[in-house]
Amino acid sequence: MVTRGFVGRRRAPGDTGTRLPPGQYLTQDFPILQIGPNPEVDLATWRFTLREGARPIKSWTWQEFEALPRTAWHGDIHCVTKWSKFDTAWEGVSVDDLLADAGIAAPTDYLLAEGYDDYTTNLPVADLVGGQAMIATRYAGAPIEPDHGGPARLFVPHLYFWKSAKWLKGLRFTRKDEAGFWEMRGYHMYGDPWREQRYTGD
Ligand SMILES: Nc1nc2c(c(=O)[nH]1)N[C@H]1C(S)=C(S)[C@@H](COP(=O)(O)O)O[C@H]1N2
Ligand SMILES: [Mo]
Repeated sequence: MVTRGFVGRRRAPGDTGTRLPPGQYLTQDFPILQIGPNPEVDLATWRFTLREGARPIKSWTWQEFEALPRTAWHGDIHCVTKWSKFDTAWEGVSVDDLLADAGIAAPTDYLLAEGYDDYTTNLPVADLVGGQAMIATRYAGAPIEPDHGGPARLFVPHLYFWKSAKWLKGLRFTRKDEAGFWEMRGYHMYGDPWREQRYTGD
């Protein structure tokens, strides 16, 4: 039960000013944003695949994926629609550990993250390695709910949250920086919340 007293003690932390990127406001709830309905994702047939262009490099079943080394992350997330949420806790497999398990170094400098709903978003590989990103499977100590991209979503907290593709199906390495779904529709190619890179030209 959430009592009035408990709610009353919840307030923005004292360092909100330094933790909130320009133009953002702090929210306590967790908004759900996506281009369509949740795709059906069955763990029995779930696959996560690394590709270079059309060529598959390696695929993992859910069981194989769950056996990979685990990473935890705690911190703040920022959505281009201007909400930020502090102190979120995620667990999953870092992109570093994934590449190590595949036995490869990234073959190109860019990739497209692809969702089971055919959503795509582009990222520089340099922003995903070095402990900066993971394929998250748990949020706040429980499996990620379908509404937030479960069973597995990309998680790149230093960029606006549209870069964190939900229902992740794979990562496709590309020779050039190719625009994804929102980037083709006017969103910024990179999306740094601290430089307020919301739209093309920001
Ligand atoms: N597969 C997929 N991933 C997606 C989206 C989507 O439509 N499909 N929307 C993006 C957008 S615009 C945002 S702001 C975040 C929202 O994540 P949330 O619903 O967990 O808050 O997911 C991103 N990842
Ligand atoms: Mo978004």
